[in-house]
Amino acid sequence: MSEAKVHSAKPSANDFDVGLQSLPADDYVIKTRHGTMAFGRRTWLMGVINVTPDSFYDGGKRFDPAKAVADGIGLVEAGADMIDIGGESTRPGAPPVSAEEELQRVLPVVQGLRRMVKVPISIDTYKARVARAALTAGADIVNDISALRFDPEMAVLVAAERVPVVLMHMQGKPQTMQAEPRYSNVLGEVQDFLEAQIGVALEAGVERENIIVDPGIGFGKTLDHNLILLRGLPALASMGHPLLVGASRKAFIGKILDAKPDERLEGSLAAAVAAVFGGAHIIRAHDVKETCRVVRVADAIRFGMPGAPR
Ligand code: 9MG
Repeated sequence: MSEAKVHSAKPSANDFDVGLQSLPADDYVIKTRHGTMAFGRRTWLMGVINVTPDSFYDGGKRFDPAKAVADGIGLVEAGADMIDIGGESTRPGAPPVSAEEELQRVLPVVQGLRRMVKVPISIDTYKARVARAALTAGADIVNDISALRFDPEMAVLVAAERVPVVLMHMQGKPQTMQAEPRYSNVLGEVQDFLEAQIGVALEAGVERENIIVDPGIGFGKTLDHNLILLRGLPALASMGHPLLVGASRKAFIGKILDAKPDERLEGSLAAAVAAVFGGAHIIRAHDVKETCRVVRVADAIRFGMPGAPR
């Protein structure tokens, strides 16, 4: 059977009416160790702290732990509902780092921020050892760009610790993922992958309420793949799990606008609005102040003003 046939029952992005009335707004609640995340009335904002010397956007400006903690506090003051801390760059072609190195980078930042902010903290890692130490240091959520595939201990850890986990789609590995991404139906294949990894998580004992899904914009995708996924978000938002979308400053925006990473603010904001109207529950962003203001207006259009009848 051809690949196209395998996915013929799956919707494609064009099957969705993305008119405002058709948007899903499911009321999910995720309980973390440091607060409850209630979705369905507004979009949550995940601010990014990269503690790496080679991050594609901030070029390692936040490698100093004290500076990273101060930046994290600034992101919360600017409107971040949660903070994502990562110690290994996921930029296409970036080299992997050892667990030791990653721990040295992220642990002081997790510990420092935990003392200073009340919002949930996610640890961006695919290594169970790093995730375990970060959870002990005060992180609440595991953001696994491999969706539990790269480290067999990760599913066991997340289940045992009873913490929320982000399952993100990626074709290939960060080192090679942009070499020649190929799909016959990118939306259907991403959805199939996420369903399969939800199955892996459930099988390991992760609670269904603790699973967040993510199409992995820019992870093994061409410009067209990313656009189809952003257009098809309503399908992913209807999978029965909160949906996280991260498009901030990614290369596809640079391709459309012919813009370097630090020139992609407007494009990132446009993608954030598309994500809100596509049904995303969480938006991952570098430019928190600007994204927060844009999302507040998009949310008011989508959901009405807080407290107003819907
Ligand atoms: C770490 N990281 C970089 N981009 C990301 C994205 O789009 N989603 C998630 N979950 N993590 C990301």
